[in-house]
Amino acid sequence: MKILSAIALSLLLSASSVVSAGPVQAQTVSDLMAQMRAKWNTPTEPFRVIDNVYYVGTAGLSSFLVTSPDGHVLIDTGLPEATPLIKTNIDKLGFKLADIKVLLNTHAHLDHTGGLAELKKETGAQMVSSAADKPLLEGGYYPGRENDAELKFPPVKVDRIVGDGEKVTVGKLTLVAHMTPGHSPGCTTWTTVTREKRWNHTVVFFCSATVAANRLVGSNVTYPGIVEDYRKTFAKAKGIFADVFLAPHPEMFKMDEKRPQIGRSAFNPFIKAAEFHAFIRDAEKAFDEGLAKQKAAADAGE
Ligand code: 4NZ
Ligand code: ZN
Ligand code: ZN
Repeated sequence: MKILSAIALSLLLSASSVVSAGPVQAQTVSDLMAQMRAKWNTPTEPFRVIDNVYYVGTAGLSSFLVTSPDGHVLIDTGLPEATPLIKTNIDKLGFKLADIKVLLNTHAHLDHTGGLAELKKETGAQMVSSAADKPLLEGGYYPGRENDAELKFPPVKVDRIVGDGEKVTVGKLTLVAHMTPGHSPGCTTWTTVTREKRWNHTVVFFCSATVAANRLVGSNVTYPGIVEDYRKTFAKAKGIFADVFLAPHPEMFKMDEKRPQIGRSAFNPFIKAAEFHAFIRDAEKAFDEGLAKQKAAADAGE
């Protein structure tokens, strides 16, 4: 297997609780990658988050089914090898794969796009994406690392492009696209309005805003304007109000903490209005630190 760069390695070490959860057993980057994938692919039971929004992902990577009587929308699909688990989860909830009409993606990284091609083929659903992530989805590669085989995923043809504020509808179900670039060039945050106990609740499927394997400084930045994009995204996210905050990595929205609380009281543990903006403040701080680190490394001539 190919050796990943130092940035990818640091991403694996920091993003993966595989390593922090116990003694480091992996000796090579490939071992680490295999451990991280195994953890990400651990099965978990699907469940209802709120109203027509269901979690159908694995223990490590989110996949959301947003249902309607006229057809469903699936957001994100984990790694390629997780596709059978997602299908089983959808089936367990009593929904039919064939009723998925639209496939959406928060961002075109291999850990969220793996099943899109296969599910599109099986369901005939329309693949909708931002303009900036379209070439990544159709090329099946990581931005700025086109030739890195370990970061590839099965390419999927995009049928429709949406811009900022544009709607995707299936019958009465509506999702709105919000462009929140940085983590990927076309990183898209989706919102929908759900109803529970006669109250409306806005659900935000936040794209992500971690630095991850992105190169922010120097002549080979992941893409031109990436730092400015992150900045705009942090500002924009502060204007999006979430009653329910969801994200592509379940630890981001503390799924493991909230899920056991379902049904324990009259309150839905996923309704937490202050959480999204607190998360964004922390993400912005982490970004500033990540940027400073990359600048210092560049200055040191690394
Ligand atoms: S992410 C890799 N989506 O930023 C890259 O958490 C990016 C992510 C995960 C994994 N990678 O290089 O394997
Ligand atoms: Zn990502
Ligand atoms: Zn990810």
